[in-house]
Amino acid sequence: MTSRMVGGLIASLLVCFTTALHAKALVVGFSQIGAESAWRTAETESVKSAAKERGVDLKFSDAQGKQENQIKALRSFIAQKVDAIILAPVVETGWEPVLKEVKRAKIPVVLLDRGIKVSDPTLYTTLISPDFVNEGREVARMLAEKTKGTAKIVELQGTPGSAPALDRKKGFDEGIKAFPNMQIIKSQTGNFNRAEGKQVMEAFLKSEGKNINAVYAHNDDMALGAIQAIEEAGLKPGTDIVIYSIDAVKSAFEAMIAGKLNGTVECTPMLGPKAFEAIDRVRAGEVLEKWTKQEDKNFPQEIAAAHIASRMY
Ligand code: GYE
Repeated sequence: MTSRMVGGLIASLLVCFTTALHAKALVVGFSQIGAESAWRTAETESVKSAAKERGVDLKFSDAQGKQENQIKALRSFIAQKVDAIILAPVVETGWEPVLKEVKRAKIPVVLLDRGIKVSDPTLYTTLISPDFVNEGREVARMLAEKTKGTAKIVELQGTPGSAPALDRKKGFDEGIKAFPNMQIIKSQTGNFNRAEGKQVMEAFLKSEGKNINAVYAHNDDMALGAIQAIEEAGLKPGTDIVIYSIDAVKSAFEAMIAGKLNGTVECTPMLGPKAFEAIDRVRAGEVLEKWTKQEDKNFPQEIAAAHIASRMY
């Protein structure tokens, strides 16, 4: 055999080998909401890196915050004959028709971080998420403790119609019920992003002024926006107006250490490995619990410095 023939043989063996590898790689479609918050960017990274580690061929689609884009992505995943779909649904309703198409194509769906409302529970395999109602209750508890049960609160809500916005509101409302002197005086969406959080807080400060002594933001990004608005209005965030939020991103820890944020509730975005584990189990024929619940953790300002170094996102 000449060296050219040996070279040719090696090359064709390599082609066979990589084709075999490719034939075996699991193909997963991931329909992500967008990049509205630091939390979501961390989740995207978690899914992408878990896919890489496992040799999964990930088809990633960013919906720029629009449900219609997510629906289109799901249809394109069907056309591409993916083995499974990970869906982080922007809102709770409106998924039945497209999920029926996915079911007909026999593609299992794992819901990531947000739930949906469907009449047929077999339209998805499991929801991997924290308990948003509990998170709202936890914030109410921390705020009640800090203010001794007396607060005029403005609320920055998450994306309208999304599970975390609806449930975080519900839990918080429930939590402050026991305190007659805690009232929400204004409530509006800031769509889970910093710029809108700031704008809405500016409007609240204009209309309510010094009447406001507490902010409840459904996520850290909006709280960070509110902090800026409060500072620009010449007030001291964390002191003149106490602020609580949810997510526990690194910049929230920095704000707590600087005395500008009073507490946050962790809800981890590091869900990639869990999503692929769920897919493996479903493909192995297991029936999963409808809710793979993730635990929350509270971080009042006082313990922020002790934890910042170990934050992963
Ligand atoms: O709190 C927020 C994000 O669905 C749990 O969405 C998630 C929420 C998270 O944009 O920052």
